[in-house]
Amino acid sequence: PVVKYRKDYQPSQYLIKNTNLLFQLFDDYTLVTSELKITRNPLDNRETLLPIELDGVELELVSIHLDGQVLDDSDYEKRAHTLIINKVSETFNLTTVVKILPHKNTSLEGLYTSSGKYCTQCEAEGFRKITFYLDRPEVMSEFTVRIEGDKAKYPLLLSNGNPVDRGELTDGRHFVAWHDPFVKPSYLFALVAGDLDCLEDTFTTMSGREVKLELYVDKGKLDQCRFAMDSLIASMKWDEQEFGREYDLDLYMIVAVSDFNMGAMENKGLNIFNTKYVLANKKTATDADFEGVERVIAHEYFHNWTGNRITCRDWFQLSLKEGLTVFRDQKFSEDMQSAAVERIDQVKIIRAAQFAEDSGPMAHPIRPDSYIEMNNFYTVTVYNKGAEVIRMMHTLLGKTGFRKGMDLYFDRHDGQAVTCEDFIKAMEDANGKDWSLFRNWYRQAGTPVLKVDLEKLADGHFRLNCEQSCPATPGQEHKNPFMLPIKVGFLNNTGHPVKFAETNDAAGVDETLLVMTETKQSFDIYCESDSLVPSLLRDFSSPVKLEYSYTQEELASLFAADPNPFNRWDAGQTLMTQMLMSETSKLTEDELSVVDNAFIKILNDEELDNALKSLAVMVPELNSLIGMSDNVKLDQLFAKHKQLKVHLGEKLEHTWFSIYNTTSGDTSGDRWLRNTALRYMMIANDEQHFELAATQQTHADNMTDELAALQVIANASEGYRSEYIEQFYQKWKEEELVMDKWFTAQVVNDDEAILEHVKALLNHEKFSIENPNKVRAVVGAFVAGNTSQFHNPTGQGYEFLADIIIQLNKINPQIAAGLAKQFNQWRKFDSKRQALIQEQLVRIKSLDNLSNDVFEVVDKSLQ
Ligand code: HT7
Ligand code: ZN
Repeated sequence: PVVKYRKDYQPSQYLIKNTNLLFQLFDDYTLVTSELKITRNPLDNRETLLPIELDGVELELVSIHLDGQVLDDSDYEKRAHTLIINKVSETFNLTTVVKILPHKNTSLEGLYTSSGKYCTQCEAEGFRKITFYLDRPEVMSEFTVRIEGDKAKYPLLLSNGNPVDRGELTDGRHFVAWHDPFVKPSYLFALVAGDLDCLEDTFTTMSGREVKLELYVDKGKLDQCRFAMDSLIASMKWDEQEFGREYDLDLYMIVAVSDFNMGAMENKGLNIFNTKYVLANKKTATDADFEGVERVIAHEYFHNWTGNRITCRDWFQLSLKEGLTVFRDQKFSEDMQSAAVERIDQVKIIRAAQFAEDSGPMAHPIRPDSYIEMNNFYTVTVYNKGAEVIRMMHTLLGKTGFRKGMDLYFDRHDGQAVTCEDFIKAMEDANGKDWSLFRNWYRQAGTPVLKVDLEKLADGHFRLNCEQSCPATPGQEHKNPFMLPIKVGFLNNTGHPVKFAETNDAAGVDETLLVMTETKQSFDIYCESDSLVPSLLRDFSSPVKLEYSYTQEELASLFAADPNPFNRWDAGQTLMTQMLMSETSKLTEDELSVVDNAFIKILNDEELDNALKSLAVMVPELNSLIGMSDNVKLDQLFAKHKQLKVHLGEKLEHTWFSIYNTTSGDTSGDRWLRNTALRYMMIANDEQHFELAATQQTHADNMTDELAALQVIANASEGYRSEYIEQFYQKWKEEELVMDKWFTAQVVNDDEAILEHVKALLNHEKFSIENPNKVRAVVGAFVAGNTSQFHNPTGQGYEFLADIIIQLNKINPQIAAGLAKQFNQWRKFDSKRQALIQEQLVRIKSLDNLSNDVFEVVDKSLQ
């Protein structure tokens, strides 16, 4: 496998001005005719004109013409992944015809079929599976596309832009032609052909243009589309209000497909979505699903400006569009939902998944320096840490300064393919800043550790001493300091928020932003209080691991009264984390009662909304605890984690019971709290409360409650559960997305025998190894959601995962590699588990025909 390095970037020597494509869809194959108008790139300063190397993978070349002349065999060379044409001039037209096999394409990259329809996925490098092309994002071209197919089977023939022609052909075939007036890279190309239902609506933009909105779904699913359409309209409005960005085409289409490697794809004017992020009504989707739909619809829509109008020069710059667009979808969700709840969810992802990635063998900066397979770099680092980096800019500049930077970025770079550096420069220039140091966030991998202590210098005068460090990561031994915005406030010794100042003559404030730029730095604090409890890093103002030696009492007082809702939640998490990760093999009675007392206060707090209460009374997830530390005693952690949950269930059983009975299920926050109570009650005594759960499952009028009941039932003692698992199945077996939930509910049971059941589910008639949602629902959910059984000391969980990776390596390498990353944490565990995982990694690496995707992950893991 070839490693590509960022430092080796050279502009493409050629550009493609116009791309004219003809797709002829036949039952067994598709013919793709491509006419490309190619010119020399004005940015290219090489002395000689080199042979042009077009990308092309798994293409059968039928014919090739250069400026209308058939090319002799000696004029070109077809290799496994390229087509090289030797003699070309500064400007020429190239026509190729290739044959491809969409029905056999299980990688779900390029053109493939999903439940009887054709669809495409071209990001990152999938277009090369459709035709020979300069498949790199800086090559932006004007596309015209004609699609021909059987009219009865494929009445809809869609591509990017606007339809410009349509008509009948012989043999029951027809065609539609499309033109996209905006230049775009090949990764934003899309095609869909099928027979689908459509929900239509319109949106009038801020300048008064009417845009047609079309949402295409499989027949019979229209009753699950309204929410996605409303989310799209809300996103269009929000981007106008918040960033002054208006939609540019007259048509915006979304198509939902069942077989999709990721969540959705922002193809210009024709988004293709995983059904999971479109289909939702109260009966089939949970409250969390609705939030997912709203977020992903918004994310893809926001890409129209941050990604499509301004795209990436090369794939090392992926965070330019993804970090920024995740930040924009986060801000949108904060405005649509509760901002604090959103922020907590965002930070949970960073701590559980990103910190883990940052401390493992695949650690990379948000702008990676190298890759073998680009698909492996659609990571939580590039996306979510990338969004945290953008958020720090927002925190440092404030809303107005950030907007100025965005405006300048759009003004300067509309229609271009640019770099992360161009983005930072626009932010700097618009605000008169020098952010040399800030750039370390783009250069360096690893999670910085921020150590803080509070010193009392004199009455009324304190000092916060801060020190940052960052552990070595692969290829980066030494790290330079980061610029860290640290939002702080203080509580006094009676647990009340207090005003303070940074100089002794300044007026008191409730909160301030300290900006750390050196390895060690101190900040003076003036406050008329005997002692202070600092509330640090409010809203997780920098993506770092915070170390401060809080006492349990201090954490309990922050948990009870920090006015910053994020930090209030975080204090509870830190309190429990300290106990769970300490050296002791069991939690003491004292520790347990600190937590249950703190929970009682939270649950009785009438000011706090039910969604925040639910979050506050959740014991930190195992993955998050593992992700945050470098050395984990798994067996001890599992035992203490269970001990804490059982204690909270039993000790507060009456409280849970009363919450369950007195909380209405009218809002998502209410349902969340009620179902949290049900979970704890079932942990305390599943026999006694089983009927309650069973009744809830049977009579629920919404999926949130129905699924919550199924989940606790699937975890209850054997003998009770099968009847309800079967009831759910019979009710929902025709709804694919609900079946995914049904699968997942069964695999997160921490019963020792669960692995056999997981294996049996792989043979279930509703399971398909070729469908990524199903693989995620069973295998992904078991590995990531059933931490204790995946890590069962027998090693059978590891062997199971390796077997699936080996099977998927041939079918869908991208999904296989994603699963292989689950092994990346192995060096944190005990030597026995390390040996067991290593054995599986070696087994995978020794395979013949190992895909680049899986090779890269496994090879780095073993280094
Ligand atoms: N930009 C999209 C990324 C994506 C993707 C990448 C690789 C392989 C398949 C894929 N499907 C979608 C999605 C997004 O971030 O909006
Ligand atoms: Zn994206």
